[in-house]
Amino acid sequence: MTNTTIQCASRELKLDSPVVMGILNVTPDSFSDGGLFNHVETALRQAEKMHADGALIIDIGGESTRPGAKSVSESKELDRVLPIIEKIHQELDVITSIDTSKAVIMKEAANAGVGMINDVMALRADGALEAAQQTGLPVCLMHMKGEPRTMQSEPQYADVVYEVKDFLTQRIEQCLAQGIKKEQIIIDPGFGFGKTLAHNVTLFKQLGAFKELGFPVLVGASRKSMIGQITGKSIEERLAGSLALATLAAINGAAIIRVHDVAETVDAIKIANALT
Ligand code: PT1
Repeated sequence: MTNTTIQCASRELKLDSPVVMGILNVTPDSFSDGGLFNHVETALRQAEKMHADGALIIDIGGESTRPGAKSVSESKELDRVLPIIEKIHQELDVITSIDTSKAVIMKEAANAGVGMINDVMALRADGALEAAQQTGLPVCLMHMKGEPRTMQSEPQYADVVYEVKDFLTQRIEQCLAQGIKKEQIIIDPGFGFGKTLAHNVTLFKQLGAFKELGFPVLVGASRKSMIGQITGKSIEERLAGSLALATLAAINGAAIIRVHDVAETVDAIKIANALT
């Protein structure tokens, strides 16, 4: 493994063995009833459970990036995520990350106590690179071809591993030039973001090539369509497929595994760690 510790604001993240990042969605479809208090309390309880189940990071996102998803306004995204970040920071001793591409959200989330920035745009949005640097927080740089609304319409690559690696290398260089420290960078090939099943499979089999870049690698494939395409199962039936994938990711050197089903994944990774 990487043997690294990443400083996430006031908390340390040890990456000696693979850790689990739990997904906390705060998009409107995840809460349709009740007021703000309800949202915050519900989110806190979910975060509490994921933390108790062994997640070391809680990833909070106010804008869906699933294929076909539309973007949301800055103010809506802020209203959704900020109270939740603040509440979790006050109530739980756990690292939070903010899943956003917007500079303003990064800054406000940092003020509210977030420990990490997770950006599916790899800091390409206006002002994002500067904002991330100003927060002093670690960043996860993810590869995406296109944008969520249209990314799954016939994505093409001459050499998917080379192109994704080259993209990440360039984004790393931009970060370093901006003053973000090497020790604060995490990379992610971006499973399902402008990729066919064949592209996802090739990238997964070549996880080692990403580790070679010398940064911790995050894998996010929980319940994604690549699992549905292989198993023929609907989203609600993808737990076993997700666990198999997480186990393989852990064995192949992923440092952080982003999942919905924390308790089950933590067990799977413990077994992988003990027996490999
Ligand atoms: C991810 C990720 C993310 N995925 C990081 N952040 C999503 N760092 C949100 C499908 O094919 O992999 N890494 N933030 C969720 N996005 C998707 C994409 C969800 C594709 C589903 C699919 O089903």
